[in-house]
Amino acid sequence: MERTYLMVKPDGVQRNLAGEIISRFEKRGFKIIGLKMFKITRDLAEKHYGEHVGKPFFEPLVDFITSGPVVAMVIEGKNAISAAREMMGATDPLKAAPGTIRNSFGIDMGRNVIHGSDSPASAAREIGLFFKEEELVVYNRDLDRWIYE
Ligand code: DAT
Ligand code: MG
Repeated sequence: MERTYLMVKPDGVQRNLAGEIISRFEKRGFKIIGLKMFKITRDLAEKHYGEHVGKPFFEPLVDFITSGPVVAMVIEGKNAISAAREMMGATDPLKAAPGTIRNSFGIDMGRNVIHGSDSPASAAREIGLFFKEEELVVYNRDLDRWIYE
């Protein structure tokens, strides 16, 4: 089982899409093991998007991600990282496959509604950046036998 970090960005929260987006991951069968709302500080945003320092969109991106509350979650499941990225769709919503979250809810690249870790290394890093170990809830779900064979 794999864990990944997902975050409804400030545009998604302002547009009342948090519930709908959480729901897609629930319905798919992923287990939510961490969930919270908060405002990202500038310092944390710069750490989170560290790989993009120096790029022309970096400052607007940090401004945007700190502009309002986000809803962050950690989900667990088989292939969670790549499956979630697939459910999100391409970074540019206009290029995202039909039915994906970014295709369904976005138009502009800088308002693409959701963040998701892109590799095991970034998942571990981002979960550690935004969640304390004790905020991750370990529990069993009886319905797992209806999701996994
Ligand atoms: P992703 O969010 O799909 O992992 P990324 O890590 O390359 O994409 O970039 C982080 C965010 O930065 C992305 O969600 C939107 C913004 N962004 C990326 N490339 C951009 C660009 N060329 N112009 C404007 N914003 C961009
Ligand atoms: Mg990324």
